[in-house]
Formats: sequence, structure tokens, C-alpha cells
Amino acid sequence: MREINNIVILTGAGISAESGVATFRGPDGLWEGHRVEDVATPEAFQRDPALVQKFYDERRAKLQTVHPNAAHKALARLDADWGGDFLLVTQNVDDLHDRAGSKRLLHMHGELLSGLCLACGERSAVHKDLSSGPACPHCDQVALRPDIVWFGEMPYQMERIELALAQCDLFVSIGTSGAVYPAAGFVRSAAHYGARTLEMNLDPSDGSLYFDESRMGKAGDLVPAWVE
Ligand code: BV8
Repeated sequence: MREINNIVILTGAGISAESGVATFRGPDGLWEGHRVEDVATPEAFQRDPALVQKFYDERRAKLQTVHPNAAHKALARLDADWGGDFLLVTQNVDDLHDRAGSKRLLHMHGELLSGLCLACGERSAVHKDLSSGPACPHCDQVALRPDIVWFGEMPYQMERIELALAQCDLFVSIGTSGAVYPAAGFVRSAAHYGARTLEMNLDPSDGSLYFDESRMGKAGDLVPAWVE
């Protein structure tokens, strides 16, 4: 059994569920009758920018009413205490890992609290509605889109993630259905390079068969117990 020095953790919407943030594919997985896949696309933004901005404005506003849970906090403690390489890759666009204190953290699908300017390409912090058409603080143009990776767009920092997966000794997936690529393929990459793989999820995921071990239950219970 290889000694564990380098850890990569992948989280999905399930880790934020106990904080009150809706998951994508649970009973609450629809938004105003829209499938997320239909709203979270560049085509939807072209077709109806007001609808897409409203979808993200509402989720951004919700962040002010939710808080990190025991799972987010346990991962932040692990990050602080772990002497080896450590990378927490989240698919989530909420700021709960950030607020819990995670430092070695990467938002591969972007963040609700960030805006991307279509005019100058610069990013800026966004704390209120984009529907109201705020100007970009860098170029003063009204051209801000959510800094979110939509379906059909390339997730952020994929080279850094692939390098971490190639070098990790342990890959842990928490709270994700394993339905969306490339994140859903990370377990196979890690295993290919000889890492041990552990899944913690409420239900079996699409990728459960690829994990050495799958623990079923709530992240708020399983993750602190695993970290301690
Ligand atoms: C790309 C931001 C190419 C948006 C998101 C056919 C085959 C393979 C791939 C494809 C295909 N057709 C299309 C594709 C590509 C597509 C894809 O995978 N589609 C799927 C639907 C088949 N992927 C893409 O488009 C990606 N980009 O491929 O680019 C490319 C290449 C070169 C150049 C340019 C482009 C981009 C995908 C990113 C989309 N953006 N998020 C937003 O948030 O609005 S995806 C979004 O859904 C999430 O970020 C997450 O990644 C994904 C899945 O969600 P989960 O986090 O897993 O949440 P879910 O609700 O599904 O599951 C929650 C789980 O938690 C459940 O299992 C549940 O049991 C569990 N749970 C619930 N409560 C708890 C719990 N667990 C523990 N405790 C609890 N309390």
C-alpha cells in the first residue's frame, strides 16, 4: 500500500446540500421548470440573457442566507493540517469552501461571486445582481456575464487538475452524482496513476463502480468522521 502524501478531493453539490443549497439533480433539481442544462449554456445566454442572469442572480443572493456546514469545515481543517500536497477541486460555484477557510482550493466551474467582462475579458467581484447591468470596474462597459463554466465550455485550470491527479496517492470524491464530465472522469485518471480512491455520497453515483471504496451517507456526518 503506497504511503499517502498527496491528496486530491473533488466536491459537488451534495456537500452544500446540508447548508441549504439546492443540488442539481435532486427533487429540487429544476429551476422555475428549467433543466439546469438548458439554462447553464452559452446558447441560453445568447437567446435570453435576462433569464440566465436572473438564474444566477437568485443563486448569488441565496448565498447570503447559507453557511458552511461541518463537512466544509472539516475539509478546511484537513487543508490546514496536511503537510503533503493537497488540492480541493470543487464543481460548486458557491463560496462555502472559501468561507470555511479552505486555501488550496480550485473552483473548476467558476464562482457565483465573480463576473467576467465580455468587453475586456477581466474578472471582478460581483455581490449583487448582474440583471441591473452594473458596469465592468475595469473598462466601464456594461458587459458582465456570470463567471461560470457553462455546458460546452472548458472548465478552469484543467492542466493543474490533471497534474494533481497524476501525482496524488489518494483521490476522494464527495457529494457528486458523477454525471458531468470531465469531473466525472477524475476517479479513473487518479486510479490509472495508482491512487487509492474513496467516494462519500448520499446515494450510489454514476461513478461508484470505479472507486476502491464507497461510503453512503450525509457529507456532514461522513466527512468530519473521515478527517478526524
Ligand atoms: C466540456 C456550473 C468541452 C453551472 C456546471 C456526453 C458524454 C460525456 C460528456 C458530454 C456528453 N454530452 C455533453 C458532454 C459534456 C458535458 C457533460 O458532461 N454533460 C453531461 C450532462 C452529460 N460537459 C461539459 O459541457 C463540460 N465542458 O465538456 O467542455 C470542451 C472541450 C474543449 C474546449 C471547449 C469545451 C462543462 C461542464 C460544466 C457545466 N457547469 N456547473 C452552474 O452551476 O450553474 S455542471 C454542474 O452539474 C455542477 O457544477 C456539477 O459539475 C454538475 C453535477 O452536479 P453535482 O455537483 O454532481 O450535483 P448533482 O445534483 O448532480 O448530484 C449531487 C449528489 O450529491 C447526488 O449524487 C446526491 O446523492 C448527493 N447528495 C445530496 N445530498 C447529499 C449528498 N451527498 C452527501 N451528503 C448530502 N447531504
